[in-house]
Amino acid sequence: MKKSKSSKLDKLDRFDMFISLAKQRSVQILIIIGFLYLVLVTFEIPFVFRTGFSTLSQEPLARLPRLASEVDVQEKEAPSRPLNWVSQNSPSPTRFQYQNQHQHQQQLRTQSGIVSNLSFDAKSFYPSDKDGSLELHKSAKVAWELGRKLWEELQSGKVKIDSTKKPKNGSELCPSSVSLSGSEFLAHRNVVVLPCGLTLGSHITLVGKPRGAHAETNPRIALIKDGEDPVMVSQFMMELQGLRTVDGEEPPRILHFNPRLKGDWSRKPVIEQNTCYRMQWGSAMRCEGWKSKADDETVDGQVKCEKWIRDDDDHSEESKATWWLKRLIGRTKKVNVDWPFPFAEGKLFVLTLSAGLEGYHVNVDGRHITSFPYRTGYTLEDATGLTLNGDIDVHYVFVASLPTSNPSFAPQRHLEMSNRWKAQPLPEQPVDLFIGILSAGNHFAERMAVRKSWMQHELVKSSNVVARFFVAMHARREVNVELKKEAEFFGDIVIVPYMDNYDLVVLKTVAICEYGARVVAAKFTMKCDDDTFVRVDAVINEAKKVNEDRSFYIGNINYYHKPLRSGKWAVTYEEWPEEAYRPYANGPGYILSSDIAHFIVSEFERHNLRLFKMEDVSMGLWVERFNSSKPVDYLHSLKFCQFGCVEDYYTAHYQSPRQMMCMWDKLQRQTRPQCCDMR
Ligand SMILES: *[C@@H]1O[C@H](CO)[C@@H](O)[C@H](O)[C@H]1NC(C)=O
Ligand SMILES: *[C@@H]1O[C@H](CO)[C@@H](O)[C@H](O)[C@H]1NC(C)=O
Ligand SMILES: CC(=O)N[C@H]1CO[C@H](CO)[C@@H](O)[C@@H]1O
Repeated sequence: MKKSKSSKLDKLDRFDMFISLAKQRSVQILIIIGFLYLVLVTFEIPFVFRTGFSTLSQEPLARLPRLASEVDVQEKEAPSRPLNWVSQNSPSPTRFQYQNQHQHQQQLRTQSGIVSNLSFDAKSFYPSDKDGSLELHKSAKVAWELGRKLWEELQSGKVKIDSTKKPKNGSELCPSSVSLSGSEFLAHRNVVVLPCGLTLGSHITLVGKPRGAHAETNPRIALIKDGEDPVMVSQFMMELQGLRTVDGEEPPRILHFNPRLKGDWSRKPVIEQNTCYRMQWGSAMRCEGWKSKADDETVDGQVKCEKWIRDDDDHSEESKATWWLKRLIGRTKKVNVDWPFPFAEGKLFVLTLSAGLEGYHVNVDGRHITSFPYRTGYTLEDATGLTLNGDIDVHYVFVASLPTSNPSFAPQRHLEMSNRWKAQPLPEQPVDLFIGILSAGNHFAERMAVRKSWMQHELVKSSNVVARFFVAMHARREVNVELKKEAEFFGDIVIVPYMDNYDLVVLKTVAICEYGARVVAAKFTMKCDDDTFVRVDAVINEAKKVNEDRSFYIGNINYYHKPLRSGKWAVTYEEWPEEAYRPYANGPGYILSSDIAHFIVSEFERHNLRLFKMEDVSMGLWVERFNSSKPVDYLHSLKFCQFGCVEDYYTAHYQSPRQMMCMWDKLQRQTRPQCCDMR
């Protein structure tokens, strides 16, 4: 059917320019026919949905949006991190009202400094099997042993040797460009190694040809029922990977660029872009042929998605013909040319990917196609490998404007070692609010942005409010070395000494409760992430609205969420046997009264705390248990914003370091709290 159509179109193409208006009408009729055809095709769509949401899409990318609240948290807590520290300039945190059995511990802790005193004893890791946390406890045991070893190494100073493997005297270590022919590329097993990573202005040129569609048999991509035609798929993946970032596990995908020529569940060609860390995909950016909306943020002034003709049957020739006609007839002065989807089976293309100030830009055959904003935690210098996989024949790859010396990784670039940003010593008296910020070892820029923005609030400066970052050990030793220095300098990092891992974020949450309840004896304990912007005064006001003797749990509360049982983000019945989660506040910002924080720590120490990999869901569970003995006020507010920012927010999430600074600026200058939507 398609064939005959396109041959008609071929004829159209050869129209001579002095065609009569009547003939032009026939072009319009053809367009209408094409439209009807489309409508017919559309009717088949319900059938696609029936076979399952992920029928055609590559499985990891078919994320359901509603999952995001739990997943987001994981996605953001990048993974690896630190050990224990205590801030050096903290005076001994004696708390008169808790001087009973904790007094001794506290003295010990003060001596040890930077490390969380959350006690992981051997027994913690052998829970009863019944609540589904067995696997999590097993991996916590391993992570704990590994982390402890790393921390001890770090304290012995041995690790430093490792970090001096940097380039000697600036000699040129890396080539400024790399080029590979198609066969060389194959011989390198589809990987171009970029030993020094990328830098601002680096660009990659790829000449390739998408292969014809094949019948997809991988059940993860296409579920085929008996008697149905196999699904035809043609897609390829271009990825920037962090080959050397983490030892012994899948490298992070710093950029995943995935054109699906035959479309996926939408049945339209689509380009998906995403990032993936420790097998956790971020939220996909899909370009489906519509130009990004005018109010959507741009990337270096470019739109994220360009428009293309969305019909599957090739209209491009036709549109070029009408375009010429219109010009000749002089009816339209300003004509928009519509281009087809940039990739076609068997058609050679030249793609250029360049690293801009705010994101990656992709041009194909000279036209801008997509721009993907950088995501926090994924750095250009970590992009040490380019891979190409899928239905593509690579003819040539050329990478240029590369950095020639190993950037190692340069936290100095992000950290401003100025006394101005150091944390205040811990006050002697109990504080109103303790804010525990989940962070990851390599999030130097994120932490610095928090220090320079909302941590400058006068309430924090005057020590009514104490804020600390909670970080675990990172897989890269250099990161840990730098982290230790950072913690010693700023005095605002608490190291939870296990090997960081998405599934164990919940341990940091327990450590936050421990610190809030015991170290600073805070009336309220708040948990947030290092990309959360907190309006400290607003948050404290919310907490103070509750009657003093009530227990409370304040945040953006989910009441009826159910675990997803299939797909990439599946929660197994072993992990979570119940049908639904208990009511829980989204992870990027919630507050607890002190009695709940105390309860959590002591239950943890009694090995009575059920642990689940999503820290916010776990918290909901613990608070509910507390509620069975003493009633808890659950206070829900959307101003603890889960997705970005709203006017008059209490907390805003997903804020890049630049946005943090911008929000702080606005807060200083304006009466109404406003958002900063740029990236
Ligand atoms: C710097 O490079 C020169 C030669 O390139 C080498 O002889 C010298 O040892 C290097 N210096 C250091 C400190 O590595
Ligand atoms: C808390 O406990 C009260 C009764 O003690 C109960 O009515 C309420 O539903 C509980 N809240 C939650 C969220 O479980
Ligand atoms: C460093 C420190 O204070 N460690 C203490 C933490 O708490 C346990 C008891 O839970 C003590 O045994 C440790 O000495």
